[in-house]
Amino acid sequence: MHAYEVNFDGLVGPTHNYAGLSYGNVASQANLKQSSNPKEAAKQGLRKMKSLADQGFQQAVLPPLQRPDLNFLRQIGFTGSDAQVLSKAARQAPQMLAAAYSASSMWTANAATVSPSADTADGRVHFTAANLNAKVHRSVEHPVTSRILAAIFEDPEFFAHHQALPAVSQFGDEGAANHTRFCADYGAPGVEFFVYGKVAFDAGAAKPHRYPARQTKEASEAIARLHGLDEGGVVYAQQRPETIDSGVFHNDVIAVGNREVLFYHERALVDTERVLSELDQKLQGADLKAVMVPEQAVSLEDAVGSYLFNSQLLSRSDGGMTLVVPGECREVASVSAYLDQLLGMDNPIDRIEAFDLKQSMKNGGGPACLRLRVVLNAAELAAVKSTVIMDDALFERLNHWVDAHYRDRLSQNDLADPQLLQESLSALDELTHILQLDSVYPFQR
Ligand code: SUG
Repeated sequence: MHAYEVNFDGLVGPTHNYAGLSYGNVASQANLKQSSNPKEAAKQGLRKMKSLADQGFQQAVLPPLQRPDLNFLRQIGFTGSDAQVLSKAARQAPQMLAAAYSASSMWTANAATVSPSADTADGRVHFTAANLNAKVHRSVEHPVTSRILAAIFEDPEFFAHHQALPAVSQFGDEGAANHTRFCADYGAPGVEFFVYGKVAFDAGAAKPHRYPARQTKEASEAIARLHGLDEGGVVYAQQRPETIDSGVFHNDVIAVGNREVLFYHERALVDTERVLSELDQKLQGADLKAVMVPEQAVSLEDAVGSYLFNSQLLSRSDGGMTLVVPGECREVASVSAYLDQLLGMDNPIDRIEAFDLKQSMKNGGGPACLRLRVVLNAAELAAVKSTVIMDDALFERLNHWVDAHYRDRLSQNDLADPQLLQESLSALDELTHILQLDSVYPFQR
C-alpha cells in the first residue's frame, strides 16, 4: 500500500535556554550561560516546518512538554507551593532547576522509536518512547511524551504504544536518533537499522573513554522485539567509540538515511563493510546506495562543527532527494565545498536546502534532531489527529501564539523568576486548545 513519510517536528517551548546540561554534546557545553531567544527559536522551527509543507512534504508538529517539570522537582525533595518549590530549587540546586526548565523535548528525534506497519508482526505502527536516561533533564521526558503520542496516534486498530524501557544505563535508549529505516518504497517492508554506542553486558567490548555512549545494543534489541520486527529486516551496528569521544553523541550526528540511500561519514561505524553488505542483502526490491563522505573531504571535527549529517534526506514526488542542512554547513569551508561537489555526483541527492536553526543548533540540535519520522499509509494518516498537521492556518496561529507568549531573551538567572512559571503554563494551556489536545499536561489534570 502507498505510504508517506510524515515528519513530526518539535515545537520549541517557551523556556528554551542554554544550561550546559549535556556532557558529551559539545555545542551544549560550549554555549552554557549564553542567553537564548525562545521566540526566535520557535519561529526558526516553524519556518522550517512551513517551508517543507509548502514544498509538498508531509509535515506535522508535536507540542513541547510542560516546563518547568514540577513533578520532577517534588520527586527530588522540594516542597511547598509551586513558587516555593521553584525558589528553593533556584537556591539549593540551580542545575536541577535548569533540568526542570529544559525545552529539550524540541528534539523529537529522541522522543521515540517508530516502526511502520509494513515491518511489524501485527501490521500496526509501533511506538516506544525513549527513556533518555543518560541525562537527568531528558530522562523526565518520556511519561508526557507517551501521553502526547497516544493522543495523536490514538486508534488501537492502527497504532501500538510501548512504555519506555527500564530506566537503567544498560537499557539507555535515545529513540529515532539511533534508528534509520531503509526501503525500496515507504509502503514496502524495510530494513530497520539500529546503531548503538556500547554493549552493556560485554565488559570487553570497545566503548568510548571520554564521553558517554548513550544507546546500548540491549536497548535496540528490546525495541526490535517489542515492535515485532523480523530478524531478516533488522541490522545492528556499533558507532565508532572515537566518534563519540569527538562529540558524536547520537548516530544522527554522523549519518542519515532515507529509502535506499545511506549518507554517512567514513569514520561513522565499526566494521563498515559487514554492515553495508548486511543492509544491502536485507533490503528488498532495491540496492543500497551508500554515499560515503571521506575524512579527507570533511574531517570528523568539521562534520561535528557543521552538523552536516544532522540533515533531513527527503524524497520528492519528482523522484529526486533534497538534503535539508543547517545553515552552519555553508559556514564551514570544507563542508560547503563538499556539498557543491555532492550535487554533481552519481547519487539521488540533487537538491540542498539550508535552514537557519541557530537557536537549536547552539544546544546541539540540527534539522534532523528536530523531527520524528513516522511512515504512514493513507488509512493510518487519516487516523492521525488532524489538528497537528501543518498548514497555512496552523502556521499563522502558532506564530501569533508565540508572539503573544514567548520572551526574546532568557538567561539562567531568569529561571528563578516566578513569573516564568505562569507565562509557560498559560502558553501551554492555550496551545492545547489550538491543537485540541486538552489535558495532556500534568498541570491540567
Ligand atoms: O540530548 N541537547 C540535546 C540535543 C539533542 C539532539 N538530538 C539528536 N541528535 N537527535 C541532547 O544533548 C542541551 C540542553 C542544554 O544544555 O541546555 C540538550 O539537551
